[in-house]
Amino acid sequence: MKKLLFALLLLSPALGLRAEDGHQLWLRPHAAVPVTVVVPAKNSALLATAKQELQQGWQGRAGATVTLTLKKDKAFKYDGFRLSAQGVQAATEAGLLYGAFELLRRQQTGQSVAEEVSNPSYELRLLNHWDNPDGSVERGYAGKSIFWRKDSALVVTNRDKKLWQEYARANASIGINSSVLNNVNASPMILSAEYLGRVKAIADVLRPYGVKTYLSVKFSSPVLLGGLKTADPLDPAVVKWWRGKVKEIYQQVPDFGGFLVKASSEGQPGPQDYGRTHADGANMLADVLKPYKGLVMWRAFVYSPNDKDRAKQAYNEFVPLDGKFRDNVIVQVKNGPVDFQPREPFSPLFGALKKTAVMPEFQITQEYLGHEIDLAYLAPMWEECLQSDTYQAGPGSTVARCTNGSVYRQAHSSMAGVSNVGLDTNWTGHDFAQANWYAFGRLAWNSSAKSAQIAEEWLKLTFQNAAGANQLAASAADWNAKFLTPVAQLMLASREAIVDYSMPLGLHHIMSATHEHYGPGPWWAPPKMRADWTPPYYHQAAANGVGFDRTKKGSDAVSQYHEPLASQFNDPATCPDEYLLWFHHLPWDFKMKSGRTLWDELALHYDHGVQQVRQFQRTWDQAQPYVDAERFAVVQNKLRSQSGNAVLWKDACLLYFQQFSHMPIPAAIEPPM
Ligand code: GCW
Repeated sequence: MKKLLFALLLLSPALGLRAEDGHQLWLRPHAAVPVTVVVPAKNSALLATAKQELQQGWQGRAGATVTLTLKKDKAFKYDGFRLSAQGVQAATEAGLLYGAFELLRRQQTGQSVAEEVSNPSYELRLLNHWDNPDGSVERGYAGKSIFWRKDSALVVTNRDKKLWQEYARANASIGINSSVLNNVNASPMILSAEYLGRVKAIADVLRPYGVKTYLSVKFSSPVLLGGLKTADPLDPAVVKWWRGKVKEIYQQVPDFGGFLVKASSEGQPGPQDYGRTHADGANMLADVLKPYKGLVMWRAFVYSPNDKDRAKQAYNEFVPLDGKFRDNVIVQVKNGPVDFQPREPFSPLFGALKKTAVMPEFQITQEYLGHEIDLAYLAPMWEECLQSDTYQAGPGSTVARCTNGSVYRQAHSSMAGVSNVGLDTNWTGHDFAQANWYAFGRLAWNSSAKSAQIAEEWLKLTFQNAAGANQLAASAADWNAKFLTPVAQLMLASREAIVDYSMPLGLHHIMSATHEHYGPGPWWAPPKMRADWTPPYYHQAAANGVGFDRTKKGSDAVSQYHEPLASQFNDPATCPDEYLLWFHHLPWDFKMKSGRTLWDELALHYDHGVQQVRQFQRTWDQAQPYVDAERFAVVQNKLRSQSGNAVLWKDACLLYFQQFSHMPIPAAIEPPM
């Protein structure tokens, strides 16, 4: 039977099963008893959603009343709400919806409801989908796009609508209130009348869940779609074209959110093609969107092949523009200065832009953290970034506080996550990758939330009383001890394990380019390839040592950080081990804080990562009685693959680096195969 189930599961994409037919994410049905929900005397789609959710899920006394009250109160910020024994109060309808979901979450995770106010840290909490109009998803590992498809692309079916509704509901349950529907490497087609028709259909389904629709746009759309000769942002004909297009969009989607733009970046067209700045480009679009209250999210992910240090470029280009952006522009900055690596120090732009709204961009999809194969719980990585102190306005100027409006008065505050959602039956490719979607929403709502608490919450919602589980748990205490605690520990250790077996001690960008960034490739450097796309540019391994010298004597990237960080990072004696080879090129026999040589320390980290994954396998095996057969088997298989791949990383990297170090593999670790 188990085998049959497993075979069916493997076949499911072929059978045409899609996300909405399959897993319920963290929103699993529970038996509900009748509840009378009093809503304000107002007919609204959002409140109807809130009411429906409570009626489906709330397990109060029969006939109990939950009151949803709209009221003004100084205690509320954005869509914040107050919970009490009587129900929910908020200043906005969306706030009442979030409060309703919070009540349900409390109930399902066994937490009490005390009178308390919960306000979101960020005004906008959004997903960026890197989905293309042909249905493919850039860096997507969960199947094709839920929004677009190649064949009969623009016909909207009931099935599409059902799927979008489930997606919107999942977002609403964790406070995500905005979605960018297409890839930042944008096709100009998205702005064609045909595609805008589908955008409208999607927006109509997302709206009752409080999710606003945004689009990524290609800067040269006036040329490619409009037939103009130029896309120069200062050309009146170009401005006119955008004005017409934006009007057309708002006719279809009256509450449209705005544009996300990747411009003059990685070969994408942009204002620099016409000798203009990022501010010229962003402001032009911002002015066109302003009458509709639309926003521009302008990405700062820029670097060029001629740079000596890619990590420095965004800061160099954007800091001189501080103060030059309109107030409806937000500059969107990846968490680290290079590119979503397993570990990077925070981008020095956080806190350095003082007069510009800045928003962090995190990658939920696991481009550099094991795709859909490796189990990587990413909340600890995001928490690490959000809690990093930039010192830009004195101690305590964390990345979170510099971006959520606490340190600088920015007109808009926002946090974006590159989505990991696709058509796979479990939505995210790996069952545990659902936790990253969940955690992103929870951190965007509360930037001080703790990864551990989010993991526990998600595990309870997703696995407790899972239908089909072999219910060995005698009691909640038993379930907590045998499943919750060990599996939460596994999750919390998972990202560090990947850092260890792939890029420890500050190594970065040494993955394989030929396997779409999965697996090791420190040697990869084909002739004529752009140097800044090849791993040797980043690790600089040679007989004299390893690591990128970003000290004052090297590229001087350290000086982009505020003191005391600049000095701390500049000195290998004070630089944290986890960033050592990010900032320093050090001899192989460099003496580490542990007393070991750098070479030995490196080897131990690689080995530790491998041992950790083996431990994860054991933990999961022991969790079997508490998990339904399908999810148990799938995760077990993935861990098995991950374990082999971790060994590959360790062996490949150690044998590669050994050519330069000429030092023996330490006896304490498992020798390369
Ligand atoms: O991480 C890199 C990815 C590209 C991506 C780019 C970006 C959308 O490899 O696939 O393009 O970053 O963030 O723009």
